[in-house]
Amino acid sequence: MKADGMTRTNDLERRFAADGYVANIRVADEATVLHNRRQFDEVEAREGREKCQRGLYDPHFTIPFVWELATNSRVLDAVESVIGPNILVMGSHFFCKYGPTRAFVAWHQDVTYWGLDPAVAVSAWYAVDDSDVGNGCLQVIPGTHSGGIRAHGTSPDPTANLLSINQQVPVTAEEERRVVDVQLKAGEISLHHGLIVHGSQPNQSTRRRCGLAMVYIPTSVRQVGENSLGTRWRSVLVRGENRERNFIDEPHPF
Ligand SMILES: O=C(O)CCC(=O)C(=O)O
Repeated sequence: MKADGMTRTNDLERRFAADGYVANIRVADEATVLHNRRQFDEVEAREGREKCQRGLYDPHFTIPFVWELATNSRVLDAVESVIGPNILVMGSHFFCKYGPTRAFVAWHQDVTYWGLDPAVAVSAWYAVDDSDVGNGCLQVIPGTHSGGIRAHGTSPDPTANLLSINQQVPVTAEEERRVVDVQLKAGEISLHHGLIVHGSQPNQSTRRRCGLAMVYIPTSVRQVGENSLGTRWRSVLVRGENRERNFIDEPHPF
């Protein structure tokens, strides 16, 4: 058993180091998948679709099922295998696309506008709904996490780009050919490196595509600049110890 677990962890770590992402890690059983989806349906009924599409920031502070996911031991085991044992959750964000829609997420790197030093962060993207090519799943360009921070411009389509400041990074034709669709079943996560170039296409189906991105950093990281929203990150220790105290731990919300 232990040997198997060890092999899986090492394999995940190796694939993440090589490609900058890993996919299809199951973190919720069927009952929890349904529970989480119902909870999100309630959020949607309360907040409205427009807000759910791009305006729900840091719901782990206010919505119990999101906090449960952010501290889910399977999520944290996967995160730990790529950033080590001392982990802060730094942010969370619903990305919800209602189809058919023009809304998309332009190619970008996460850490470019996060003001972190070193620029180390990993996002766990939890599929509230099945996420596939038809409804505009997350897409990544493997290996692009190895080239450092890239200069970003802006997207020519600011009303459809779901990113907070309409950022977009240019990609080459060769990179376009290497795009991978990160298709997930509800209840699975993918992990992506803060430097990997990623985005997503419009949802062309009539199905909702709701995902929850949860961002983690090791406690050794410092915030040296503002983030793209012009605020400082509020981070919560979710595993291990915070010896460096570069961030003041926010209390656990629930
Ligand atoms: O959900 C998407 O389509 C994009 C997600 C994303 O950009 C992220 O999680 O950093």
